[in-house]
Amino acid sequence: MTKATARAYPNIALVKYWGKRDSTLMLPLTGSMSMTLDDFPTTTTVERTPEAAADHFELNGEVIEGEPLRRVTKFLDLVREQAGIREFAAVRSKNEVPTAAGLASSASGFAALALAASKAYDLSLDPADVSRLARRGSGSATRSVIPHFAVWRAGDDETSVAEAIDAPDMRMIVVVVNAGNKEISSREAMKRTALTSPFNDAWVSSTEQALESMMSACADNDFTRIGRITETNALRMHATIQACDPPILYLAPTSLAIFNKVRELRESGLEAYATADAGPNVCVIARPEDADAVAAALVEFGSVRTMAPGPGAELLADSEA
Ligand code: 2P0
Repeated sequence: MTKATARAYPNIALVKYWGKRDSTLMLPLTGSMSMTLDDFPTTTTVERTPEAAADHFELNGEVIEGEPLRRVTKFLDLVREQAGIREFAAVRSKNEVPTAAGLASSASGFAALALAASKAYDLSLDPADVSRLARRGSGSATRSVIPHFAVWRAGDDETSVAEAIDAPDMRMIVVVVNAGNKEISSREAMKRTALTSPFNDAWVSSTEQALESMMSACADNDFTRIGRITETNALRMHATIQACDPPILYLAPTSLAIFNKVRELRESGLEAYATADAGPNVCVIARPEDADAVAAALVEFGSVRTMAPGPGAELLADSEA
């Protein structure tokens, strides 16, 4: 095969990945656990171009150069090395995440690219191999290969892959907060955290514990424990990041208002738990039967969208691209 198309979806971590042990191999400091979403996919076609003198990258119909192209080429170099094929490729991606949604597209982007590129270069990879490959593009992409719920172990180059984990069905209510501030990228902020946050060691040890507790809460089908671990781990990540020098503040006043509202909902008997990534948006988990009520309680804070556990990276027939 010289051409293949794949689709993958974003994921939101319930136990966060924040920090690298090895930034070349993209090994994380800790394991993490996430829910893959069922909307906002990235669809990517990789086509080998034997005559071309370089890779070509288009995103939503626009030719992309500079750093994003360099990152795609560096990733394809790994695929070429594994395949023993030197040909360059044309990569055409369609990203359905509205820019304003603020959901990370590097997870869905590199998961889709890993699967499409491995097929276009005739590599025969199982999902664990695709997850390992996707990791080299972006850490969070490791988990987007896996459907529904994924656990990504810290491991070494061989074992640092994501695999499926059973968890109770739930919904994620994404609240898009329009804070308008320019954010520092996760990659840069992770480096600064490791170098300057005095809380980094505590973050690493508490997250390893949180992951073990999360695995056991999932095995017990215990939504309440899952929720408590999720919210605590998110706020510990933000505390660690805020302690950088110079400090980094991803949460906006509205983000904090949502965390408070979610606590009030719990106190009134509606069980929900909040988390937030490297930005002001807040994602709230709830049982499926409570999702509509939780979403309705959060519309005052921003635009709200309810997601279910979604598919892993999947190959498409070209007619579906
Ligand atoms: C996560 N985030 O677990 C954490 C929580 C954001 C906050 O993974 O440098 O874009 O490409 O590995 O994957 C965002 O970091 O960073 C992220 P790289 P990535 O989802």
